Amino acid sequence: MTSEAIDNLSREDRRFEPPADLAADANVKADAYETASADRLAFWEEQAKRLDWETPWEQVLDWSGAPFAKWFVGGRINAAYNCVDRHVEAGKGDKVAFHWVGEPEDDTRDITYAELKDEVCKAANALLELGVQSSDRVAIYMPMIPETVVAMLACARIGAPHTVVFGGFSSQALIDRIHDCDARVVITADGGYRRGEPAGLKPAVDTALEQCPDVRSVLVVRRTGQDVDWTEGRDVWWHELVDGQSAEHTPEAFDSEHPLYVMYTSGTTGKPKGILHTTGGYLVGTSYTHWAVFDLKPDTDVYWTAADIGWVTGHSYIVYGPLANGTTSVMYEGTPDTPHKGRWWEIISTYKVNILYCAPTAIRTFMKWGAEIPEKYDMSTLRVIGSVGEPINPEAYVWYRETIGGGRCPVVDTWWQTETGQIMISPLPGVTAGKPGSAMTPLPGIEAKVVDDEGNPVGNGHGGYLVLTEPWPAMLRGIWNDDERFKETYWSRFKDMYFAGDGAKLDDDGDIWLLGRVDDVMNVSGHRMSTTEIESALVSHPKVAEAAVVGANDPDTGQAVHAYVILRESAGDGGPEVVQELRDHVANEIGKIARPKSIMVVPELPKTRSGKIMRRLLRDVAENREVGDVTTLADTSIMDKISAGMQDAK
Ligand code: 6R9
Repeated sequence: MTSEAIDNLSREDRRFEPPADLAADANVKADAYETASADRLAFWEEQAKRLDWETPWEQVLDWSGAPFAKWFVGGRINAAYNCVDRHVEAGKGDKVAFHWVGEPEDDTRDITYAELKDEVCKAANALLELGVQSSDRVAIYMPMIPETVVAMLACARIGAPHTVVFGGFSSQALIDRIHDCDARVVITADGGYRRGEPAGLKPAVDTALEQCPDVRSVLVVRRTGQDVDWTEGRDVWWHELVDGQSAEHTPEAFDSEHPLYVMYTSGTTGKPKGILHTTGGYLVGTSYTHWAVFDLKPDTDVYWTAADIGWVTGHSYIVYGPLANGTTSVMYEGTPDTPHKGRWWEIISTYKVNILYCAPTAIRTFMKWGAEIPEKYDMSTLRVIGSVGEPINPEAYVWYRETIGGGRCPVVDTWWQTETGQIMISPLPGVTAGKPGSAMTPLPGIEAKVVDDEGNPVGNGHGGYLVLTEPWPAMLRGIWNDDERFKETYWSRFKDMYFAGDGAKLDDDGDIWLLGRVDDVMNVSGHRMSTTEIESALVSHPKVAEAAVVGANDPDTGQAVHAYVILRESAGDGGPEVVQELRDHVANEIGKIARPKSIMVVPELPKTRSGKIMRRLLRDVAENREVGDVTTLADTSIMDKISAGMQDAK
């Protein structure tokens, strides 16, 4: 991205200082940055002491086989022991690990650490009985229920890497993932609740397994009680196999670099990549960042990541980070509008949640519904609120801070990826004066830069590509079975630097602003522009709740800007005058060059499970093409609605 395009990005001058009491008592103070940069490896070595190692490491980092890292070399550790047993041994067995909230009202369960330990041990014994051995892969295709966490930890306990497939994905997605990592066992449920209705999962597994003859066992949790087809000899009920197992299981320590899980993430082209995470470094990176970024006080805080476990955010900040820290978390099964649009805020007031972590797409949806809904609930217990998954538009940030955070909670805008495993760039709530729209600076122990096309660092006020210049503990160790693709995707664009695939700019203070995926950058009459910038301008208009912008081929300008917007509920239907008003608004905010050629008012936008807008599909619509692969959409009917609206408009 060239500087001319971003000179006018976000003339944002609002600043929010940390609250004085939070700053005084913060887990991490400003000196952490200096300590970490003085000796990065010593810093991470210190953080590794948060965990219980069966055998200590001999070397903090072995980077001699770069870009394949080894962290805490020679150390041996069991992830499940660290997430569960050691808290029970420390006398915290009665502490709640999860306040689980099912989607149907009054369907709740509190699970203590002692209960979680028993469940994990039983499930581990059950997997052993099914013949699962360390290093065998297990696919998990589940709703958001406690058994999902139990299943993941049971796998970790016996050293069998899990691959969690988002419950909203189709049987095709399941087939691809089972084939790629050669899973032999699948853990699933009859179904889960979605918008008040039981939604089946087992049927998709049955369909998928017609093409996966190597899968020998399917362990099925009964969640909804709906009818399921049954394959004798292959399918086993969880309650029949797991419940009767012994609650004793001695955890075995594995090498620090033993694979913990594979998480598939879709690239813009080609088949999904199986991102490999290993054990020791991953636990160090996730537990430290969970404690530092959210200022977690494990003895008193109630923490809630409102995200799906099938997304890396669920792995790192519902399961491994929080449990390694002995946290009490909330886990919620359903959608935010079931049975009413105040469900999240009701949960926060019921459980006295102190820390909330969610995605900008959720925040913009709540903005669309209106502030009067959350304002009905007592959310005075909240003290830190976080955002992840996309750039948070400044307007959404300020709304989140004011309406949800009561004007007192720091917003931590956390940039990271499936590949990074842990949060990389974020404010620290007790240190950083936050700027709406900026993820600010790399965390202590992390080195990130913004570079130009040649890989040279840009100066303040300039834009380019985000790169990570030093290895970090939770980094991916590769792509499952595809070392070449790993090197090619992340390490070939710039020498000795990890290429994240995101555009970014440094503001005049040197703080980082993320500008969206580089594949989404538009080129209009020779000017390179970021989708984020124009989307944020649209969202700053009081009538707009959400916006997606794409560049589509144009005979006159090379590419032209096309926008899709969701209006706030208070804004009416959006006739031609509104469209004109929004086009002018963008021209005023950024410049004439950014004025969208077309703006279409839509009911919904195509999004992935983590709420990321799939601009590629909108580009297909704008360029009048057949819409491409929609298998990773959270709701596959959306594209039909948008394409139909496009036809009507013509
Ligand atoms: C954790 C997660 C990674 C991509 C990443 C970037 C975008 C995530 C962001 C953000 C701006 C933030 N992203 N957090 N962009 N600000 N705070 O989302 O992982 O699903 O692998 O996506 O998400 O584009 O490259 P993943």
